[in-house]
Amino acid sequence: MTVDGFTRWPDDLEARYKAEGYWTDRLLGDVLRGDPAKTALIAGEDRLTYAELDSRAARMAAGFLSRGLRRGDRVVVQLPNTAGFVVAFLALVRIGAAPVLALPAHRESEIRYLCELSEARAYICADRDGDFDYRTMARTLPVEHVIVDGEAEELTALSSLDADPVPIDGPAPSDVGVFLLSGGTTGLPKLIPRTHRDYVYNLEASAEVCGFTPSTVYLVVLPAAHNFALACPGVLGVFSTGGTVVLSPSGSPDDAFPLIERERATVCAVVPPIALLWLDAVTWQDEDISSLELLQVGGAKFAAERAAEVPDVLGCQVQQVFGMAEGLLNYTRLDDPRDLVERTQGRPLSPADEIRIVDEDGKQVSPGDVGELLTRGPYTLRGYYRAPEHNARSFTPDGYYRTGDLVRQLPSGHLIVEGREKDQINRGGDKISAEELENHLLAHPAVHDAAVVGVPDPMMGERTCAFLIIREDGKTPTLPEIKDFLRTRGLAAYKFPDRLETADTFPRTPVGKISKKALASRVQ
Ligand code: OOB
Repeated sequence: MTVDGFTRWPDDLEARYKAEGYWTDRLLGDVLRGDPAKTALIAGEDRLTYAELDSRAARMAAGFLSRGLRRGDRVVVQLPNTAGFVVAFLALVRIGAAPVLALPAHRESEIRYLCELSEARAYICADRDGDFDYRTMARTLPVEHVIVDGEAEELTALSSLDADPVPIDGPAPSDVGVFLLSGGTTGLPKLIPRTHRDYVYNLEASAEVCGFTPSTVYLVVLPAAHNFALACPGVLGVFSTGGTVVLSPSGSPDDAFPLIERERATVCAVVPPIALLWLDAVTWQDEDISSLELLQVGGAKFAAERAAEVPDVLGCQVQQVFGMAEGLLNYTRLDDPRDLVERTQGRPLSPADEIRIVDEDGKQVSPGDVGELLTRGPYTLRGYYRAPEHNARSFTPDGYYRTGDLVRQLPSGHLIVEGREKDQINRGGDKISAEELENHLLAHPAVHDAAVVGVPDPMMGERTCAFLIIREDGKTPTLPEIKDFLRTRGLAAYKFPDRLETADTFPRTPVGKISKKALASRVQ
């Protein structure tokens, strides 16, 4: 059943998830469960205890209410790894206004669309990111409130949202608590509604599987707004178990290693390119990173050979994580045999996760064979937000989400990711929808047709290659020219092609679609 763009779980599953204890009444705003005097958050110069973080969130929540924000509103949040992000997130979920979590790298093309699609009432951003001024963009957005963490100029300063705490008529556990962004396979990104109860289960169950305790010191190097760093178990999983979160501005060893040494960090979640960088960096960095106990690696496939090196080179355990903002999470377990930890991308988090591996006709493959992974469960979405046509394709009639990932399953239940069916590039964990980039390229005056493919890359896994057919009267643009063009269109830079090729025609499949496989083989 879909109400206001949000598709609920059917009644029988709702009853089951409640009866079996997956869904509780706990809310995202109540995840701060550490000792009040203990350090909850370290971010730059900020060091906040649980009591201080709780009080800041309560005061900001009152500030949001005083500006007229209410339960059921949407607020686009685009903040880097700062205390402001954490406090704003907690404050919004407490009043039941759902944050729409954009990444700092997004630009006007993505942000304007997110504001429109979600009918956001407010947009919260930093003042700048290097040369880029978020405020200039923010002034043109269709929102009532622009709130800036930093130098706000004439706009509202995040720090001014500070009022004495008031009783809050909070959200229901079945309300949408937060909207995550999908990696996307279509022209425009999709929004993933995550309810309080499904996301609380997601983060609590993850914290348990990953052995988080009050002694956990979790270093955040990925954007905290990404599901992996936020709730798998991430920042929220740490808070729910009473540990300490340390925010790093990036995954560069120059930023991360000194923080590991200084704060004695025990856990960190990274994408494969960062893991590879760290494996090299230990030879030239001289910080003591011996406090590290667990390195979670996910977002893209991590090669078995590299995973095998982690314990010796970095002195910690490795865990593979195959997850998606849509829901399903697979983790290798801390007590899994080494072989499974190195060779597989883990097994489903929950006993209630249902998975099917199917062939092109939707028929279940034989055990051990490769097929597309379909899934449903207590924390996997039943529909993208306000996207009925896309949902008709992305879900089976019985509510399984079609992941577009090709996997095979071992008798132990562990999955090995073998490839992808979706028209997406996975650039070191960053997802790029081929169609979205193609549409931007097609807007270039010299471009007659465009097709985007991933090409293998030792560091990133894949890089983005754009094939262009140039108009007869057109001049072939250079790669820097294309990047400038995409920048003026307000596209996030991680979606820019790494490589440009021209073609006279595109190879076609028997049904007349562009054969991306044949195209990719031209550049390998
Ligand atoms: C994570 O989430 P998203 O939403 O950015 O991307 C999901 C997609 C998956 O469908 C799959 O194609 C790919 O990313 N992926 C992996 C992978 N982890 C994700 N492919 C191969 N091996 C892996 N280990 O990327 C995400 C969300 C939560 C936790 C971890 C990652």
